[in-house]
Amino acid sequence: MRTVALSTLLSAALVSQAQQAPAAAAPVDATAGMVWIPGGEATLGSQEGDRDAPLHRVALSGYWIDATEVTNDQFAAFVAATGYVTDAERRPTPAEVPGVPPESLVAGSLVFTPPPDAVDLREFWRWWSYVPGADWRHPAGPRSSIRGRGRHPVVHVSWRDAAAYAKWAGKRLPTEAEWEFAARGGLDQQRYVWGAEQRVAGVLPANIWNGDFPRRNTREDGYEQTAPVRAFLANGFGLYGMSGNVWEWCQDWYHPRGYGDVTQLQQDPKGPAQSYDPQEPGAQKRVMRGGSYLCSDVYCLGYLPGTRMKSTPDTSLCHTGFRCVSDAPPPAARAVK
Ligand SMILES: [Ca+2]
Ligand SMILES: [Ca+2]
Repeated sequence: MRTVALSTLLSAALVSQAQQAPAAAAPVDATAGMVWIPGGEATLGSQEGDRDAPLHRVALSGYWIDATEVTNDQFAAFVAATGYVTDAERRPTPAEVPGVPPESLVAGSLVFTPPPDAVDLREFWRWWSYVPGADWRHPAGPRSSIRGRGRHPVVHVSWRDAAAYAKWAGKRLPTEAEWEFAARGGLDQQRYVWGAEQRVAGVLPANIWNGDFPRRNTREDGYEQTAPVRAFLANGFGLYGMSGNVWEWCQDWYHPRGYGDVTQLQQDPKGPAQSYDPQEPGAQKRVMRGGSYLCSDVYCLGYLPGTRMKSTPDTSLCHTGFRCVSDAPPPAARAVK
């Protein structure tokens, strides 16, 4: 998927005002709904996709990770406790987006709409549009809602929104290495999070795009948009949605050479100190992982565990959410207290 121009498309929506979640009590059990990943060594990356994730070795300490993407119900609890307002819900100020006419400064977010006519797959602006009033409660615009979608992943959350939620929950966003290590479920360099073959018993066990992107979705997997977070098979670590459904923000800055010396084992890497995207050098971007319900083999291989995406920290989209990790003590340490 091409984010270069997606960010350009969003220039009027970029909001730089710092935002802090008010203090609020964290959940009682910080590791409820999480899985302990014992850590270890692994080869991460891929030779597919945008080829910006070369194979590299990492060694990770253990960590907890959410078993699923953060749901609308979970995000609603955060908002109810804190009064937090997401980037998509805030009207940009003239100072934040110089040169944009005041009447164009409206809150909103990026929404996918199948184009009516045949398109060139490079013409992403034909299916992405900035929709006033689109936000996490209104995924397709003001007249839409999340009624009945409490267990679907929250979307239209920026990196800053995701980080604010994680802080409130006593957690943090995963590093890119933690995210991919977890996604692979203990398998070594397999193409899919479930193994080497695309289908398991005849079924592709993830919510992606079926059919001809971006105009015709056959809904073979049952979902044209988001699916409930546990709708598809868990991977080897018991984690859901590590392939498709919604993209997930990671802690790391994006840089095509951000893994350092790929011939050397990296212990608990935390990504580069600065972002750089050669496709859009002026923009600072964070990494996103896992692909979404808009991924398909003809357009986006983001649903493969070794591939990556990036976007600016204030961007929100209809197919992007997150999950958290925790540095809480491992299960054994907790048991002997
Ligand atoms: Ca689908
Ligand atoms: Ca996902």
